[in-house]
Amino acid sequence: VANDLSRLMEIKDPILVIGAHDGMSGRLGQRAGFDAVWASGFEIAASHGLPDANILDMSAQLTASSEIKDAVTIPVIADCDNGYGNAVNSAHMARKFFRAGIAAVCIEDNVFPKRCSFYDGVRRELVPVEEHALKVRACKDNTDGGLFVIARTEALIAGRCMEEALDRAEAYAEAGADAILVHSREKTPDQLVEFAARWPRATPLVAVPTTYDTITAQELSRLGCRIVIFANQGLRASIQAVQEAYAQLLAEGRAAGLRGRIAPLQAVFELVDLKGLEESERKYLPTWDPMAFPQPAEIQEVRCVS
Ligand code: SPV
Ligand code: MG
Repeated sequence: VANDLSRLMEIKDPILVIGAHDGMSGRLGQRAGFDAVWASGFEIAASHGLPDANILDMSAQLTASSEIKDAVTIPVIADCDNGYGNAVNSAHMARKFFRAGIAAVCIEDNVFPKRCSFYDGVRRELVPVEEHALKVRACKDNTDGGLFVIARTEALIAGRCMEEALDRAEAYAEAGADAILVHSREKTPDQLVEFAARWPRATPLVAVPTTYDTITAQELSRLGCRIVIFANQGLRASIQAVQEAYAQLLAEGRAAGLRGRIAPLQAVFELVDLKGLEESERKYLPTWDPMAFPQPAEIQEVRCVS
């Protein structure tokens, strides 16, 4: 089966991916023009008010990823943390996500439970390279090769040397990974630049430029990063916008001051495909007669007219 992410990579470089945590955030990413959606573990956990540390289980991640998938027509790359356990857990995970129509999964070599790459002051341990390579193989084997598997190494995050990052990535590529994500939490892209320069294989690289935020996707592409993931900017944009709007609402005691700064109701209607609902009603409720069910006057008065 031709994977839709592989197909996209044949015609576009780099693939620009936006992080999401639900149907709406995924759809906003597609509408903006991104090529694919990243079902971000960080965003999904945060949207539950939880830290990104394998506190939510695989089912929660699958539910959120499926919701995103159903809301968009572009490929979804699911962040599957460490495969939720060992290679047997990873095999089960891969089957479930593949059957749900997810184009790609990404698994990282953190131990279970993982800790978000950016948290300071938490324990940080990696599984042995052989163990993670077997997880990669398990994902490929159990989806007839149809699932695009991104293998991610946290070697640099864990303070290991560049040689270890390269060795781990090579082992994961050897095990069948379709792409390699090398994560960095430096403020500059230097680690990525060095890794890419020393990467000896044709296996494409994936970058998540969160902390090293000055390099452009085009520049990353020239280094060999065929997939660039903006993993959490959407969530962070919405947190700040909501905080500002709420503060203003409380300060002013009315909503008028938010006009022009919050999406109009029409924008929400359009994003949830209100037209589709109307068409559905015309098609499947053809005999519906509003006069047959008169509404109480007070309900009619508050009906939305905008
Ligand atoms: C995520 O979005 O959950 C990621 C990317 O794994 S990062 O948060 O940068 O580790
Ligand atoms: Mg993650």
